[in-house]
Amino acid sequence: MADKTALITGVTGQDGAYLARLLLDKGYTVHGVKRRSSSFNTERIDSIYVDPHESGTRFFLHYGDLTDATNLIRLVQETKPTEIYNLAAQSHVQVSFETPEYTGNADALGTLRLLEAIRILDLEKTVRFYQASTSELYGKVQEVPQNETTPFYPRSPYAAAKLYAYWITVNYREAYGIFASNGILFNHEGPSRGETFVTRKITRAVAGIQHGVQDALYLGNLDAKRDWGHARDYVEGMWRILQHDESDDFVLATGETHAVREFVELAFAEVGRTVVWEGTGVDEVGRDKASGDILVRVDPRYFRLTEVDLLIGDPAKARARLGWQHTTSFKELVAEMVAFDLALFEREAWRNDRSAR
Ligand code: NDP
Ligand code: GDR
Repeated sequence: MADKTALITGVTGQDGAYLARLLLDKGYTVHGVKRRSSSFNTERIDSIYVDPHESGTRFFLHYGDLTDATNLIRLVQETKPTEIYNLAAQSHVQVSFETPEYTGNADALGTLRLLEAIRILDLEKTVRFYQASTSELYGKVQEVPQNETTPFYPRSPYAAAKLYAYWITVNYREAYGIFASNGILFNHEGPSRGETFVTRKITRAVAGIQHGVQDALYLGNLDAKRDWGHARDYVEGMWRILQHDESDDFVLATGETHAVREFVELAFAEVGRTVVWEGTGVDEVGRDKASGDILVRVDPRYFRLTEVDLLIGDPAKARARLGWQHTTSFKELVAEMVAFDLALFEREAWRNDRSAR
């Protein structure tokens, strides 16, 4: 393989960590951009980090921020990437209603800043650019399933910012001939998913309730439907998108959709509990069939001002042109996440037990 060098923004996030691992395994030199933080924020990549003083190191971290154009230009100039994966974002939909301006700055203008860095440094013909676009672009249901030609209708400041990022990527491809591609990725999860996204919140709660450190799980809209896959499969798709012979936009999805309540039911089933639902609206609860204990309650605080009710993707184009398809089923995904969180809580319990002695 000719020397390949990747620059990954958002390397400390769920996808960034999976992607860095994948590219290192493929022989790439990988430069990751991390934000300065007063506490540790590299937990997901600690296992692949090697002291840069050691010989043969191929993974390097740099401080940076998508809101800082000069920093991005310098990073692109110094690291000389052949591929840039723009994964950094304020990625939480609910949080974007509280921080709309920052979300727009990082997610929309951040993408523009990186594309401008490519142009300013005359790298239009040498760098390939991947933009982390999202199924949130579809927002209010226009068509089912959603594919590359489905109209967009963003329903949050996050989605509106990502809409700009999507189109500026297309525009820089058309205006300047940059190999710039959008991956329109449907929800993808895994054991290292951020704790405030619904899947991980559920699997952590299952483990917490099993270990007696949490009473109940508080959720918002139980009827929202998502097309959930495993992040490991999706970073492989990102890579394939940049290896394709021409830049283009691709949906990556499983083609299946499930309601939040189904995720809850499957997750509790992993620990042998059956959830039975009773009541409606904010009064709905999920009880343990055997004990009658309330496992799930509804808290309107988690309702979205404008919700995305139903996402289901059609990955036919990615299958045909990239040979990509998901490999982890919904059930396997839930099982892996629950098992991981159970083990995590067991380690915590063991540690607390020892420190109490
Ligand atoms: P995460 O929230 O786990 O990771 C986001 C990353 O971006 C983190 O490394 C975070 O740093 C970094 N970041 C946030 N703001 C800035 C900034 N201003 N400058 C530099 N870095 C910043 O997201 P995921 O890994 O789940 O998602 C990756 C990308 O894919 C995101 O752009 C997301 O919007 C998009 N996406 C995700 C999907 C999913 O289901 N996971 C589906 C479709 C799209 P820190 O660790 O310091 O917070
Ligand atoms: P999403 O993911 O908004 O799809 O964005 P999230 O897991 O936050 O929500 C999925 C659905 O679950 C409902 N929900 C709750 N959500 C959260 N976070 N917390 C709750 O308590 C809760 N109860 C119900 C939500 O209303 C929603 O319908 C993710 C992010 O990774 C984005 O960055 C990415 O672009 C999209 O997926 C595709």
